[in-house]
Amino acid sequence: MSYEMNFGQSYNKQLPSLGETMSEVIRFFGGQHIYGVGGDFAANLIAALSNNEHGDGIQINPSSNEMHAGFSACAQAEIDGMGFCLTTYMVGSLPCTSAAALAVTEGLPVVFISGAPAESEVNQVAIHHTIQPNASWKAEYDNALEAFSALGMRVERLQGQRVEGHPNIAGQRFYQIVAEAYKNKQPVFIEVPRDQVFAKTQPIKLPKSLENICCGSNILAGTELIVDNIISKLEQAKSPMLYLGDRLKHNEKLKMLILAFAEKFNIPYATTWFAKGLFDEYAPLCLGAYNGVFTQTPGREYIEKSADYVIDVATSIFPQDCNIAFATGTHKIETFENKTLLKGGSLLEKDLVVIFEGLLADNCKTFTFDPLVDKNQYHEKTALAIGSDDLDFNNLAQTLNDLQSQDDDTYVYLPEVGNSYFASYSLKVRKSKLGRSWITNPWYGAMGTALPYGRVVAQRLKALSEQAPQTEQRKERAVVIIGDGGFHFQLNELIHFLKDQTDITIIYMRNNIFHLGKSGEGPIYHCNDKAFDVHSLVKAYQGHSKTCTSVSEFKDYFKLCKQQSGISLIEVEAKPIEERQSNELKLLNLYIKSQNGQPDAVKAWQALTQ
Ligand SMILES: Cc1ncc(C[n+]2csc(CCOP(=O)(O)OP(=O)(O)O)c2C)c(N)n1
Repeated sequence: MSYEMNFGQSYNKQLPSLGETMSEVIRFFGGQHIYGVGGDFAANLIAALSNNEHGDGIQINPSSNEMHAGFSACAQAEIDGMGFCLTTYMVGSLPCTSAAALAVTEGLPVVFISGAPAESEVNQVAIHHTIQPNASWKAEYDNALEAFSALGMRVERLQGQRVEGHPNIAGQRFYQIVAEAYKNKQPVFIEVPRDQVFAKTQPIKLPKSLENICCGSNILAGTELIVDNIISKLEQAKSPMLYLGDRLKHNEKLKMLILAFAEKFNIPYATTWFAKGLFDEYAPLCLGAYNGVFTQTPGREYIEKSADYVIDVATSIFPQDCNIAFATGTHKIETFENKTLLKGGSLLEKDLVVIFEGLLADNCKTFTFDPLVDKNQYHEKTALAIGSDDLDFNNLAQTLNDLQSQDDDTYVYLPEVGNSYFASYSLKVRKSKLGRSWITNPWYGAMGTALPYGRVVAQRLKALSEQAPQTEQRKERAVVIIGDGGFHFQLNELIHFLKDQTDITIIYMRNNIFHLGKSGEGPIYHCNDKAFDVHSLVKAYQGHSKTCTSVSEFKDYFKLCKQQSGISLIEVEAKPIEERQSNELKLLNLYIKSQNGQPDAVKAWQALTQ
């Protein structure tokens, strides 16, 4: 029996292949790029999805390895709203489990697509790339599915028709799983048997737009009562504020509603640490990223001394140590009494959308917040970093803030995990065309992501500047801040900046050790060698580089980097000593020492937090 006999000839004629349907679905969800590495089980997928002569395919960007492809897909999900990664069976997909775990943790809709053996190959014999000890009595085909499933992800191997001529629903399944990633902001893993890529599948009719993918509306009852309650608390408040979390990062509509609400009633807002980079910290109502004693921004005083009512929106359901000032007990909002918590549990945060629509429709009083008075320079150093000082982690953020405040072009920061990550919380970030100007994996905290992330940012910035008319061309710049350990984790990704012809500034904070978390002198902490010449390396990638010692030398060269194309690397010789630490780390170290009962530290900590 054939399809023809089942549903008739005209139905049969219009059947697309699974590969065509996958391509259409990926593009529907905004995917114009896939990051990946090839292999025999992925060859058919690559052929089916790649850009074709009609220009309706997808650009498949090779990465240096699969973990990097996965990380780049995560960055794509951060910026474009959805990420796609393509690998071969097992050897290719398993290295992506680290990126998948990151995506689960950071709430990123990434679709990990893997080639798989043909259905006809299964059950005959053990297949290469499978996990097969030689004493094995049976062939295993599902280890990758199980590995991703163990991370709590939805996984599926697409299937062909079970009986010749019966409907093939693989295309529809692909759509449903990808839609699930989109709706839940979670990664999914899909294996595609290589013989199914060109098999015919039932055609699907995509919704008109992403807006129309049916997720139902808000099903929580009692919204009006919540709105009324907030309004009455606002009526009684003098100095209210919004405290915004990272669940907002994929919801532009909700972000806009919240900003409109803040502006209409003149209510200032701060973000959690994890939501840093989602809002323009130069905006008058923005109080910056707040995290208790670790906060350096000028909004801290308002939060801790003036605010009398907090609306906490889309922060995490479960308390996370780094977001609540490392449980130091100094996070004022955590224990704030007069607070309304709107965590947002519904699909696409529809519950919150309805609440903010309700709030916006109200005509309650406008508040008197004045940025010039209320955002006093509590912690912000008004003086510039001293030009003749040596540059190090203690003055890096101030130096970059000096540069950014005098430059209309936004720096899109990519801090790598290590000392760089902590120092980056004192950066004051401008609004970017990408919607994000500070991107890392703040919660999961995996080292090794800054260059795969930076690659995606640099590609998008290049595309945006090519699209913009000459007159409004603003050159935003991707800026990676990274330790030498972190850099050496991932420097094979540098080749793609050369290939893609994209621009990036890399601040290479060299101290020759894995410093953050170092607790001993053992060889395991030695990530570099004094004789390593980073300039020769950068030269191989046709890049520019310079070692900068003083703040003023750094500033001059940083400005020059912005004019240079390709890779520009600034080597900073960082000293792994306490005085040269960022404020965040000095405080964290002090807290740890005081917890350990060191008398001086106990005193100093008490003085600081009382
Ligand atoms: C994948 C991964 N491995 C290990 C760690 C633990 N870790 C966190 S920071 C760090 C050292 C960072 O050293 P480096 O990049 O040289 O920067 P520094 O702290 O010296 O500035 C390590 C090993 C991690 N977060 N992620």
